[in-house]
Amino acid sequence: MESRPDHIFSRKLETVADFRFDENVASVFSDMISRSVPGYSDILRGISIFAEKYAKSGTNIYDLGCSLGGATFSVLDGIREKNGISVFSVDSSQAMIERLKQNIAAHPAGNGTVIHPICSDIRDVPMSDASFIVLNFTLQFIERQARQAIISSLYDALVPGGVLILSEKCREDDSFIEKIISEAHLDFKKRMGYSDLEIAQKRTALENVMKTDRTADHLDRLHRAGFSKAVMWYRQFNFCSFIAVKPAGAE
Ligand code: GEK
Repeated sequence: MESRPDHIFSRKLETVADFRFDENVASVFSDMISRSVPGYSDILRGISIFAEKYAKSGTNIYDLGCSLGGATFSVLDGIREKNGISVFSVDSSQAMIERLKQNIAAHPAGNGTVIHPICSDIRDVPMSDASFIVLNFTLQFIERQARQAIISSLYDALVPGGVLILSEKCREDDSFIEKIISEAHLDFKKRMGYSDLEIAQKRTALENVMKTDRTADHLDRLHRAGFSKAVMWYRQFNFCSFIAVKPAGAE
């Protein structure tokens, strides 16, 4: 997907406002996420591979917090051989959904796959008959107290054998280890061309908006929801992705 280069935090700002997924961010988002999230393209490729294996013809797929559809299009790539799938791509940012609609029009899906772009909070979308659900770097933007209920509702929406992919930026308990990992992420961003000022201002903007959990918190939450089989399948620095499977015998 084409995108303008991200210069949002490049000028010194008087005050740094809380980060919002507005038109400004949507217009540079592809560039922003690929230069900020180490392993983003690897995770998208993994999502495509898992979708090919676990998404089932005639079921629903949900991409929750889809932004411009990075994961949606990876899923579509993985399900090319399947039929009659409905893909629901949900985001609470109107600016993201408008651009997603343009992306969908430019890359229509085949095989009777229908893509439904929905502008909504993911908590307000009724979900059912899902064989594959993606929550790619979205949960971290939702209040911590709401997270267990969300993961549990995704478990309920899945058919037995259905799969949830959960990707998140994670933090470490041990401050020494946290420093090693977060400094590596900082160096990654510098190598991707962000200045110290851009990095510092974006960090301030995200401070009240993005609250990260530990990897153990995510696994606990998944297990509590009923995902007895869950594992971290990808990690680069503090960016992690989990696959969780609803047991085949579950209701
Ligand atoms: C990708 N998954 O490219 N309901 C719906 N959407 C929400 C909510 C909510 N409650 N809270 C935040 N969002 C994408 C990347 S970005 C991650 C996801 C990042 C949306 C928000 O509007 C934004 O588009 C997205 O979640 C998070 O694979 O920017 O680090």
